[in-house]
Amino acid sequence: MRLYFGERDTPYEEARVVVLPVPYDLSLSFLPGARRGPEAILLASRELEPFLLELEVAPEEVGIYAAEPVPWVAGSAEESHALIREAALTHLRAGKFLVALGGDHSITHPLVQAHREVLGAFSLLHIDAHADLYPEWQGSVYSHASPFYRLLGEGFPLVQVGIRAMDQDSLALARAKGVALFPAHRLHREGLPLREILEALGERVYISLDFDALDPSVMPSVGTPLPGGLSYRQVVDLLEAVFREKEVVGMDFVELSPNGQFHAEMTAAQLVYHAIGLKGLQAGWLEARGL
Ligand SMILES: [Mn+2]
Repeated sequence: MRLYFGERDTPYEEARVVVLPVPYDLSLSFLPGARRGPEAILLASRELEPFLLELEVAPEEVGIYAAEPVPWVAGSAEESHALIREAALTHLRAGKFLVALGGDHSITHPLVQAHREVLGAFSLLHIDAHADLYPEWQGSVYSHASPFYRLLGEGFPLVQVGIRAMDQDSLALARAKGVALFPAHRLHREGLPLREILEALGERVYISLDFDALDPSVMPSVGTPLPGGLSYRQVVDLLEAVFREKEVVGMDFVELSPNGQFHAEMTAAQLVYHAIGLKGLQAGWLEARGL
């Protein structure tokens, strides 16, 4: 059964935003469960207040269509990723702005490939506790620890924010490849260096957010929680700055792993909804109603 995002279901033809559930988590290395993330976000989204006070808009007015979940092929990461790419291509070719819900972080690779195929070049804003720059993990290049290694190799400019776990080889790789790295400890000492982050990004940006970028006190429902993370406010401020100054071409929100803590699912849904509102304002689909 297809779920809605929020209370209102917009017919596909009229929707500007397609929320794409990608319940794939076969690459996880620790706690499984991110396959249940998209459904949990969609169910929680029903409880959201449609009007977003901070933006003074109702983001749902952009027209949001939540698509059928992308199926996966048991035992084949490669085939599963091909299905994700094909689903993304279908919606992008129909002119939709895509908001993918994971699933584990490996899904970002086929999603980004699809965006580049349809929309051309852009840079990547990766918000996460983990750098995900391993060449492979547990023998697989399709691992959730590797998508940004692969994307770096494909020439995407990369900006990473909130990082607090990476090994020495990944750090050396990041420095050699010119990754703009904004680790969490620096943000806590100095505050968010928004200007520097914006300057590191190109004019067009794809945003990939792992919910474990948030501190586990805010977001306990992830497969690989790490202390020392970002506050909800810091993430919203970062998104707000990026949407204000850049063209955001697509986004994914990954690694929510529901574990019975409904506030985490609400937090995830609220963040996705806020980001859709920011896109609506950026694209001129919504007009702020004034103070
Ligand atoms: Mn992570």
